[in-house]
Amino acid sequence: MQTKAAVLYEYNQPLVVEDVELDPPKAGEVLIKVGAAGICRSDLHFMKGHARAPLPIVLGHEASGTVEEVGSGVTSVKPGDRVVLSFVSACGRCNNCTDGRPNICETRAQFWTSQFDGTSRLHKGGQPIAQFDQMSCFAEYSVVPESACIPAPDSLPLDIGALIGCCTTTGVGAVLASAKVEPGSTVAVVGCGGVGLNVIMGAVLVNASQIIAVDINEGKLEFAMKFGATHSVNPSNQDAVARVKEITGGKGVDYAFEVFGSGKTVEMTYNMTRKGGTSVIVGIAPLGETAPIDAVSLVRDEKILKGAYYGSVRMRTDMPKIMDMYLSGRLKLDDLITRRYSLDQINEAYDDLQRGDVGRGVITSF
Ligand code: CND
Ligand code: ZN
Repeated sequence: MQTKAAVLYEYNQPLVVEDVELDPPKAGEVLIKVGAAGICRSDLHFMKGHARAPLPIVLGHEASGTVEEVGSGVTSVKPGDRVVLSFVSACGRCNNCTDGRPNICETRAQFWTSQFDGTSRLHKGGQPIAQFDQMSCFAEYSVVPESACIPAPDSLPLDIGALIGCCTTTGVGAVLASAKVEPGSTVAVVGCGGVGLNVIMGAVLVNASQIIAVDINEGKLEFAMKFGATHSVNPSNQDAVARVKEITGGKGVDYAFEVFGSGKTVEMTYNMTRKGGTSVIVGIAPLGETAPIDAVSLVRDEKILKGAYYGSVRMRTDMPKIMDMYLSGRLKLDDLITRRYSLDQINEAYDDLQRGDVGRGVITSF
């Protein structure tokens, strides 16, 4: 069939919105009518060449949709079902999957731009087009592995489902599943965009005592305060580490989250934590970037430095819980969506993201 899709042909060039060929789902695969797709910074890293993938590729990894058709052997979903798409399709059999860490599935690492048989369902004029995160949701239709499909109730709006596909699970998961922040803890969040605001919401959910928003954009800081931050710090006009220490009575925070993606902000995040504190790195820095970490403090202060991919969640168990938290009013995700776009406006949507317009943009018409 034909599907409209936004194709990345070259780094640092606009995405081309055009019709491409989409093959039917093979065994174990599912055809999805994409309902909504979020504008996440992770896709931008590829557009800019700060992260690399085979080109051409259709990006997009934060999505929800409706099952249109299933390939042979698919039993967990049927046509008409609403699903949130997991941007990691776990194989269920590798060491990490069986160890309860499907978010870092080893098999998926091999096949992250194709289906599990190593081929892509997208092509144009005989040329294959890679499928980002096995899903390529900047498109009207997409073929994904069955394990990408997390069943969602019909009462879950599709745009909210898209957020749960990446930024909410990544952000809330970083607090609940990765850091396991205890009530009363002090928290700093460096980078308060779509993902960072969800970290703030996670910190509110666990009753953190102080939630310090750190961002270079004043609009984002104001927005963060509305989502439950108790303090705001702008590193462009003050020493952010010194200010965070001052707010926490000279100690530093119990938990600091890096949610921008650079060596400099990783260093800042690490330095904001107290003796015995934990830094969780969520942002994805450009390829090859390193962060200087004080090797002595790591030991003498027993600091913990860790990464959190997809919020360290087990997608099949944790994403339905996040859906329920939204449906019962515990996560204010509606307020996060500040602009809706059509697929034709995707380049404009990424300009808005880079300009730092508040909240999350979501594509809702294709
Ligand atoms: P978005 O652009 O919405 O937010 C980034 C925020 O960082 C903005 O508010 C910026 O103003 C702010 N910022 C920029 N520079 C600084 C600085 N020096 N100090 C403090 N704040 C700064 O991006 P997003 O929320 O979509 O994504 C954030 C990062 O998370 C990005 O690197 C993305 O690739 C990554 C990510 C990781 C994962 C994961 O699984 N770990 C999943 N999705 C996205
Ligand atoms: Zn994302």
